[in-house]
Amino acid sequence: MPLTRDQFPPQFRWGSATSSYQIEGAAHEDGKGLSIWDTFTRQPGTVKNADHGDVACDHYHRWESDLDLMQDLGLDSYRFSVSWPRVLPWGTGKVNAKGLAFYDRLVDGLLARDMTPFVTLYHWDLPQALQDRGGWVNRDTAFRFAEYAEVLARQLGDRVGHWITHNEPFCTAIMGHQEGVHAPGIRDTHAALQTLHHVYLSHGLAVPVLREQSRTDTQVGITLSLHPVYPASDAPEDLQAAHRHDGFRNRWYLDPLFGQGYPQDTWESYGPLVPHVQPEDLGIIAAPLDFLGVNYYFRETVKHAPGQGHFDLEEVHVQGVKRTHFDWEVYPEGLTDLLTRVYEDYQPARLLITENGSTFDDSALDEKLMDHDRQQFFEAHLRECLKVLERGIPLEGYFAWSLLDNFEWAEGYDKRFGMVHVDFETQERRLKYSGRWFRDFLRVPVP
Ligand code: GBH
Repeated sequence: MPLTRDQFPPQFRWGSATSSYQIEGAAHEDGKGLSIWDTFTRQPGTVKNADHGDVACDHYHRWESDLDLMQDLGLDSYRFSVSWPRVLPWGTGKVNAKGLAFYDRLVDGLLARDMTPFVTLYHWDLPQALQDRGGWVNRDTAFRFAEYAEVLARQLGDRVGHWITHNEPFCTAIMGHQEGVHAPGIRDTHAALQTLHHVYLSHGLAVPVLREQSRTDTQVGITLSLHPVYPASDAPEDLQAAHRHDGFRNRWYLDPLFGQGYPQDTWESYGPLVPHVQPEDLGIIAAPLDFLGVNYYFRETVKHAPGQGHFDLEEVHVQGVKRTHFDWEVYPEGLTDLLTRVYEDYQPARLLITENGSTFDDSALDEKLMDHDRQQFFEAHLRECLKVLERGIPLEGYFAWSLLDNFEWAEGYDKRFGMVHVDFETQERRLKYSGRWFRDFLRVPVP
């Protein structure tokens, strides 16, 4: 059966997602302060080809035509993030009026085009000034984040009714502070777990601030990157390994948000590496959410492997499956499994897919940019969304990652995720086949 938009509920939201450092550029303009990604990308060996986000998609200057593009695609919502150091160059204290004005224009531009803004406060670009004082390892940063949330809510809260505090705390903590592959490039498991705890504290402190300072119908949520975990076999030791990995990957992030504290098995396995938690923290972190945002990219399959890593397990590279340019397995069914499980175990009031998308090597595409793989990826995952809805799960929207090819963190400009192709020499934007397909899909046939 062909997939059509009218199979979805009429109120279902259709959007695209981006983030500040990945698209804005203008890294040193209008009083913006440095972020940890401005400094990280300058350290040798951190990013492929020594790429950086100084210009990126130049969205800071091209935002109007980019909004026109979204409108032309038929999207009704847009998820973007705010650069904290653009608004507060020192992370705290004096507000940079010019920086804040950019987001004012963006929000007004969206509303003028009948699109709903979903504003993420933190998509990894911490002010360097706060990093210099210990960054997320320092508990004080959580309180600075709550102040930053208040600045944004006071300025934009009359028009913004959807806030996302953090994007993928897993990445902030683990990729930034344990693996060191993202800014600030630290490799220390205790620091990573302490980071996550302070990120969560900052989230819990910001939730009431955003609610109180914004319109009365404001919805506040958080976005997690979750990976459904499968055992490599039915053997009990593989099932147990999958459960351990799920603790590391998913439960560590879900449980505290839903009032269950950190999962005990994972906590115990960390021994002396666990974070320092003050008595009031878990209550603050469990502030009720209006929605949970889920970023879904791929599943993970693991097997028991004594002595391997912290959790005595190994990831299994499943054979004979389709993979993206990142080597991530294409596994649409994982989306249904994941959302079903999250809903059963945690009962979030609402769910949103705040990112889903794929990178394929576009370098060989012809003039017409026929990215069939990406189109098929979108379509297969949208079909899974229908299954999720059939199960009565309150999934309220889908945001494609991403509108534009952009700065893909440690991979630089080598990995393209856009529905719209960007020529990084000329900044020319051209719709790929996947974007044309999306546009046609969103054009509801008039009955
Ligand atoms: C998202 O994160 C980001 O929000 C977005 O900025 C980014 O551009 C997009 O996806 C595409 O990458 O540590 O080796 O086990 C990606 C989600 C979560 C995928 C962590 C990789 C860990 C792989 N990521 N996951 S690994």
